[in-house]
Parts: sequence; structure tokens; C-alpha cells
Amino acid sequence: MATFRFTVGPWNVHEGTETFGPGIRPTIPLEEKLKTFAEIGLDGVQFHDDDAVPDMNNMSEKAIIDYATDLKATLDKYGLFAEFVAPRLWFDARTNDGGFTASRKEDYDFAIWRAKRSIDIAKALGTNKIQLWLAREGTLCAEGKNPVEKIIQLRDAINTILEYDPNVLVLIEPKPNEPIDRSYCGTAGHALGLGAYTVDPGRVGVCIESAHSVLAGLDPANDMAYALALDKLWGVHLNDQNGMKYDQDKTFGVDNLRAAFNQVKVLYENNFGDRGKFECVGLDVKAMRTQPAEDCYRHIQNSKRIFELLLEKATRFDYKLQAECVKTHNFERLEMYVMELLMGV
Ligand code: XUL
Ligand code: MN
Repeated sequence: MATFRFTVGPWNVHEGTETFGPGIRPTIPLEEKLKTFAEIGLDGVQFHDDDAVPDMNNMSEKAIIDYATDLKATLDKYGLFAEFVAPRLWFDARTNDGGFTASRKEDYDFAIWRAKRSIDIAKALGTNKIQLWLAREGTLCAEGKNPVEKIIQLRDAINTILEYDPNVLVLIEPKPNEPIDRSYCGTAGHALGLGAYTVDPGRVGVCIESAHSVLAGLDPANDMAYALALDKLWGVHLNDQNGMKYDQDKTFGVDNLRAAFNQVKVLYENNFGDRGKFECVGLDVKAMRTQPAEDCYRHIQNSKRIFELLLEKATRFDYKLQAECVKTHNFERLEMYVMELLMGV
């Protein structure tokens, strides 16, 4: 059976800040989060570049690497590994109009500087995975950019990342919208298509996030299957989403249990996780704003538990019955079998 390793990012334990209200839970220092992650049975941690090195914009390249090296020692202390580093190109004023698709050269150069520093940080933390959630790479004002030029510029930025370090793997985490209106690279198909036109397509894969697939009107399990079929599923961000609205990052499976089951099933059937410690089950979930500070890791624990319970169901899936139903086209019978399996009948 596949070995599943669970990871989260420090941002998955947060103050509850959203568009309509400020933080309502106290900020937890990084080391305290790491300690708790280990205690609740997580294996690794995902980082934005500035989760790992908060003041990086004001630090020398050497100081950034030294700071990250100290963080690696802290991770080791708690028996955790770093899964990936993601340049956070959506916070800084210089990336308000996109980073890799910025219109001003100095803004683009800043985005590339952050991407290169992310690679340095990843190396110091012991991982070669760079994740790109292309948050503002698109437009709010449709006429504000030349889309063809910008998509080529995005490809060139990925080339620069690949050329900076021959060991780096780039995982694109596609999302169709939010915070921008229209993404230039909104689905797994877009991401892998773009990857195929880089200098080294073998080093570009995807991380599929359940909520992002739903926001694109797609089925998360099928998006994972698409990437698995092409040997490109290098990460997942499991969570849940009530329809095509804002990105909710709900606890895995709480809204769409059958869809969650099929995500676990496709990962299980294809031995996701067997290709080394960096092929992880990321839980990109956020606690509800109402959640009390003293129990603010529960959404992570619940997501992991729901995954494990669904995994147990997946291991018991009756493939003989499935084959019979497929042969006779009796999908009503198959569907009811799945419902009973999930309902514990
Ligand atoms: C945004 C999202 C991010 C990335 C990491 O929707 O999912 O948390 O996963 O940058
Ligand atoms: Mn994500």
C-alpha cells in the first residue's frame, strides 16, 4: 500500500483574517506551529519563501541562506521535512499587477529575484520542489495586458527558474481566478501545456488543489487522474469547496464526500506517495473564523482523519462487483454500492 505523508503550510493555522474582518485569533510563532504539526502526526511542512525567511526582502542573499539553514535545524529537531518552497508573489506592492506577468520590468525583475531566492531557500531546507501558485498572473482589467505576450513572458520566467538550478522541479498549482479575474494558466491542462514548451518539460509538473479544480468547474479526482496519467502529479492540496464561489479551503471531504472518496481512491490506486518523501498529501485547509484559538488545529486533524477513513473504504472497494456492473452497464447498481460503502451500510 502506498505510504502517505501528510504536510501543511504555516498559513494553514492562521488568525482568521478575511476580506470582511481582521484576525481574531492570536498569531502563533512558527516554531510552536512546527512542534504541534509533529505532535498531531504530520510528516512535513510546506513553505512560502517568506514563511521561511520573513524579512527576506531586506536581507542579503547569503543572510537568506543562513537563516534558512537555521530553520532546517529546527525542522530536524521536530522530525519534519520541508516539502516545497513557493515564492509569495501576491503580497508585495511590486507584484500587484502580477509578478511573472508584470508589465513593468523592475516588477518582473523583483519576481525573478524572489523565485531565485526561493530556490536558495529550498536547497537550504533540503528540497528541490518549487511550487508556483500563479496568484496574480492574469488580469483584473482584460485590456490591461497583452495576453499572448504575457503568457510567453510567464513561460520565460519558468525557463529562468529551471535554468537557475538544474535540480529544481517546478510544480504549478493552477487556479482559474481569485485574486485576479482571469488566470492565464487556470487548469492542469494549461499548466502542463505551458510546461511542455519550457526548456526542460521533464522538470515541470503540477500540484492539484481540490478547491481550485471545483472553481474551474472540474472534478478534482479527474484532474489528479489526468496528471497521474502523464506522470505529472507531484503534489496535491486536498480541501473542500461548496460550489463555484470564493476559495473556501474547507476541511477535506466535509462538503463533497463522494468527490473526496474518489480523490483518495485515485491516489491509492496509483500508488501516489511511493516515489519518495517529497510526494506528499498536502492539506491546504483553513479553520473557520469562528474556531476558538485553543482548538485551531482541528481542521487539519479532521482532514487527515477523513482522508484515512476514506482510504480504508478505498482499500475495501469491491472491484469484482464494479467489473460486473460495468459489463452489464448497471451503473445505478454501482452507484448505490458506492453510496452504501460511504454510508457504512
Ligand atoms: C491559494 C493557495 C495557496 C497555495 C500556496 O489558493 O492554494 O495557499 O497553495 O501558495
Ligand atoms: Mn493550495
